[in-house]
Amino acid sequence: MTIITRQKALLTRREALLGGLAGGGLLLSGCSRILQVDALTDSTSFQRVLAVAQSWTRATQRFFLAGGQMAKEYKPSDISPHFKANGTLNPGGDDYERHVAEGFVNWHLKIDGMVSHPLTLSVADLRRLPSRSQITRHDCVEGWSAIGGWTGVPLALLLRAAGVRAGAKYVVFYCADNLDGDPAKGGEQSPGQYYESIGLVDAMHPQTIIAYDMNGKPLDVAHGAPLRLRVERQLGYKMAKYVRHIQLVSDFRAIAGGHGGYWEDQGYDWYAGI
Ligand SMILES: Nc1nc2c(c(=O)[nH]1)N[C@H]1C(S)=C(S)[C@@H](COP(=O)(O)O)O[C@H]1N2
Ligand SMILES: [Mo]
Repeated sequence: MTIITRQKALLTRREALLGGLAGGGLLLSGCSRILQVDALTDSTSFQRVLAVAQSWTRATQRFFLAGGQMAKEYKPSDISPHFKANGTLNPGGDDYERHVAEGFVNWHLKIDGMVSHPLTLSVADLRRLPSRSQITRHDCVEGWSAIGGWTGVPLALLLRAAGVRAGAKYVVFYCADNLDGDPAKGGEQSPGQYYESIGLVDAMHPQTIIAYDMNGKPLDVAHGAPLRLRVERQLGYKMAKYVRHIQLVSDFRAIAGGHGGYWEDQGYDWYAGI
């Protein structure tokens, strides 16, 4: 195939993606067989999020019209030279170590529960989606703060693409680390396994992102590689690191200790507003 045909094919595919979901018939009319193969090897979850991306700025505007408050954002020169890492510094275990060794190419973020379209996205998929960068102050309940720069995908975009079903009230984040045991031994709700949850208003907030970069570099292991939550108007313990599964639920009382998070199960407040 000539370069020109190839470019035309890619353009057509891109237009098809941005114009809506890649409906097979539409996409293939007048195009080459290569296109069909490209379309099939693409992640359908990725296509779905990309298709939604074009209209999602309107969701942000709705947030401001509703009187939503933003957390303060800082200048690059305000970034703390040292950002303390806290809690789990390395999840360890065979599974996580393998992901580290592979550079997280096989790490997938699953979004399911009360959604119309469960999604599975690789870190590469997330990096190709529209992103948001923000420099914010992180406040830990233990009494320390640090300013850091974060880049990631707005959670609102992912949730819009997944289609939150009526009755869903909370977004639960399941992490890869276990604070009192071997993460390989238990499931995501086993004792000691880190998890968190937030309400839909915070989940749809423009500064709530699934971050993959910190201070311009891929997240390191201590700060939650490859993916962590930033929910900027709440305390540090809400910002789940090592996230691999996001679940929409109507109630979290049946999950793990029943209080909506690892620290909440030890008695911390579920709503940790600053
Ligand atoms: N998975 C996981 N997420 C976590 C924790 C943890 O131990 N495990 N600690 C929390 C706490 S108390 C804080 S203050 C922040 C620390 O993030 P940092 O290590 O990037 O400073 O992560 C939060 N998210
Ligand atoms: Mo914390």
